Amino acid sequence: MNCARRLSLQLGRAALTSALAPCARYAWADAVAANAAGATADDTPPLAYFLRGVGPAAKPVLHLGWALTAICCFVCIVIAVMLGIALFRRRQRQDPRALTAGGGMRFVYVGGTISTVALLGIAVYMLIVLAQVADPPREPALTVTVTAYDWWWKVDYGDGDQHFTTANEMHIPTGVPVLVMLKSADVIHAFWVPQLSGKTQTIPGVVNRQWIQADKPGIYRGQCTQYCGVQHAHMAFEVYAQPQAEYERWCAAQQRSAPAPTAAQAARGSKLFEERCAGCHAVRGSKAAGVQAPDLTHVMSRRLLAAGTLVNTPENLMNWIEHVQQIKPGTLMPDMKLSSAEARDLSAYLATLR
Ligand code: HEC
Ligand SMILES: [Cu+2]
Repeated sequence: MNCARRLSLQLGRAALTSALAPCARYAWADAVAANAAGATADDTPPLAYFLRGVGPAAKPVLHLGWALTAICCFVCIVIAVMLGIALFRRRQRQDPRALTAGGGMRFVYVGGTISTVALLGIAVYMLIVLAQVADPPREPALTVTVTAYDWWWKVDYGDGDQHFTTANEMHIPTGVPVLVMLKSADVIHAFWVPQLSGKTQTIPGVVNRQWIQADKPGIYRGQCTQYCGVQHAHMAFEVYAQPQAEYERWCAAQQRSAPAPTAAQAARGSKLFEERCAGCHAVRGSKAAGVQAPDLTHVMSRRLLAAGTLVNTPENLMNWIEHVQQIKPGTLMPDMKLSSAEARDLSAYLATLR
């Protein structure tokens, strides 16, 4: 590729990236939290998915999107040109040809035929793409269960002793198909990781399936795409695609229960947690076993809080707990009134949940 072309491509990409930037709430480039060692944050904002698909469930859909856009643009241009010609080369009103029966019908036949053939072609192409993405190329290496809640995602891995739960963050090994079983705890939501696959609804009482595969390590943002209530827009999640060994290390770390806190302050915080938070939240290894809210056993290992609403820093975490209803109005966690001593204790305890 010559320099000029490469430069213009880069400029185009930069312009698009900055045009889409307001949609990205976070600095994607420096997004690599310590917990996600190895998985590099995607440098493209979420909406740039139209430029890039990663993996066999996404690419055919991406190409279909491009083809449809190109065809639509082409049709618009052809129509505009013909309209222009008709405007500027109008017949005289008295042209005798206009009066003969069937005059000008040729255009209708030709136009009708072209449109029919084009639409049929598109329909066939769509069916081919549907068939391509219906099933993974080989047996899924891993099955993960994702349950949608108003307004967050629960992710369950493994069963029996191996079982653990996370929220709004899914890790997968790269290069292998992963089967995602989709459930809903309340209303209809839809699971969508645009760079990895198409959309699939989660419907109460039904288990839907979607498979995803990431061929490159990275963090891929997902989003609920079925309007599900006031905080629907703040119902995002992230998929971390990691090399197998790293993925296994993450699993091993997540499987561990939380250790009982040793420091006095954290121990006070733990007691407070059991009194005030355990009705909704669980921390494995403690008495807290609530099921209606994110499992917090390893909350500090997550990059984002509250389904992509905040970056997980100690300040944001405490701010969230005390001012939930300002940050995510309507969400199903009440503002927790804490004295400053209680806040310090709780913060010390939460910091142990790595
Ligand atoms: C009435 C139930 C309820 C109580 C009580 C409650 N929470 Fe929550 N909490 C939730 C729900 C529901 C969410 C998910 C909110 C969302 O993302 O929309 C949540 C989210 C969170 C999150 C973000 C988790 C994540 O992974 O993104 C943290 C941290 C948290 N709560 C801490 C606490 C603490 C600490 C307490 C006690 C002081 C507490 N919560 C009390 C229901 C509750
Ligand atoms: Cu939703």
